[in-house]
Amino acid sequence: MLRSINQTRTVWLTVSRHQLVATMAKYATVTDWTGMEPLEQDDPDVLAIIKKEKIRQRHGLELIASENFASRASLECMSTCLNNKYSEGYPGQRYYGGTEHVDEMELLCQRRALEAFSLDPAKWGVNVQPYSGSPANFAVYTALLSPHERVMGLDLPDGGHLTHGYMTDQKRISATSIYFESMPYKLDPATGLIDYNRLEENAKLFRPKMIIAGASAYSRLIEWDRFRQIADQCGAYLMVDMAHISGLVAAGIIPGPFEAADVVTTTTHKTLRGPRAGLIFYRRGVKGTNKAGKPIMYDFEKKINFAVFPSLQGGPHNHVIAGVAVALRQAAMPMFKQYQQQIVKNCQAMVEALKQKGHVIVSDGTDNHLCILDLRAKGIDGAIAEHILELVNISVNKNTCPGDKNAITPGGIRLGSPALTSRNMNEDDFKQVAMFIDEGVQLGIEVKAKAGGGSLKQVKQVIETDQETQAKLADIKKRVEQFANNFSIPGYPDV
Ligand code: DSN
Repeated sequence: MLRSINQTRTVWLTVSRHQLVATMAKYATVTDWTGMEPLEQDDPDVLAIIKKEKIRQRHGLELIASENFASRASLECMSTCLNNKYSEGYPGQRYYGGTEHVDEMELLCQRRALEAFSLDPAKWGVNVQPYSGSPANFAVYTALLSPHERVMGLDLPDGGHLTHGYMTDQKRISATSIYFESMPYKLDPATGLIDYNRLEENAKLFRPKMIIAGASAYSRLIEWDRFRQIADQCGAYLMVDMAHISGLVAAGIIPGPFEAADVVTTTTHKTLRGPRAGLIFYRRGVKGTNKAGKPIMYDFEKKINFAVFPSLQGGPHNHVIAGVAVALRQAAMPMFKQYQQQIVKNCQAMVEALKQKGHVIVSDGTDNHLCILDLRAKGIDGAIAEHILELVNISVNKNTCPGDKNAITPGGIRLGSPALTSRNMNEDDFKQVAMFIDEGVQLGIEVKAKAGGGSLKQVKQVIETDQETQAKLADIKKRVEQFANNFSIPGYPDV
């Protein structure tokens, strides 16, 4: 006879893997296993890890600029039956039967994507199947470039993304640099702004087939028209990766890239605040006229759709597409504009508070959701700061500053406001967050001095052994937790 679920669970937790197999064989048959057990009963080990992560998110301050809290409605979509459906192909042209409802969902998502960015369906199309931003970018390269054609993207240490062509002197790191020829453009180290003049000069020499605009760690507005001009001078496509700023663009509070770009990619989970996925927008319709006055049409649609499927991906993740559709509807609402405005206000309040404490910010400020805190003048690197802040429940990531050579011990940290804004924090709250960051950095400076001005490894040794440091860390952590606990996290009111 089948044991009760609780009895079975007790057995599972105490037996070895070998015994577990035997236990299951003895007490359960395939027909007994209905798949109806909630996670709590079916796999308490996995649930326990999820709970720990939930608590980490709730008790900490999330300042990683690319992270956010998806809404409960978006999260709900991802645990639905849509997960079970294969649908390789596109709506109306699938390689599987039973796709009528996922067809409807994908078309809804496409429509909402165009609406969220106020795009005319006669002039723009969208592919909503990319699994995330990196696959979306690689699909565009696959669609529009031949192997070894040339691309130019913002260098990773200057704020670009890996997929924009990153390589070092020793190694081609990103597949973009492995399969295509990549030459980066950089920031002007004096201003922390994109060096458009040098990009223009180099583009004339390198003659890329594609210029990639967009960044992962750039706090200023990007001059899309300038990029268009430079691309036109060398006959290059202009692809914009707006992953970080797409929420701000959808809300219309910063200039968007659609007037300038040929193709625009984005993730859906950063400022856009949906599930983890990617979108590719491409121009369609009439591009111009030839000498005989006949229309020339854009030819991106077929190429991009073919690159996503069948060239690179298999079946679309329909449950995620549903969650993206939910997020895109939210992005078209007036409240979303207020939310995005608050993201920028909060980031600016944090920047001002840090500056008042004597900190240096790359480019001296921010126009968007992130800033780069340059710690070089303070004498500690971003890796130590990241570690100390992590120990007091503040999540940030180490980041290079203009001119930095080393990405392992870069000069700064990147701070972003979207996630905490989703927890309803305002400018005053962000001033408090800035005070916590400052305290963490000051403690990092102290600990580094105790470690003899050493490396992160030496700093970790001091933290392990020095009781005064441990007490200071515990004190800051306690206050951070108390503060964070005032703000619930969307999607999980119960934590
Ligand atoms: N890795 C993301 C970021 O943190 O910016 C971009 O994909």
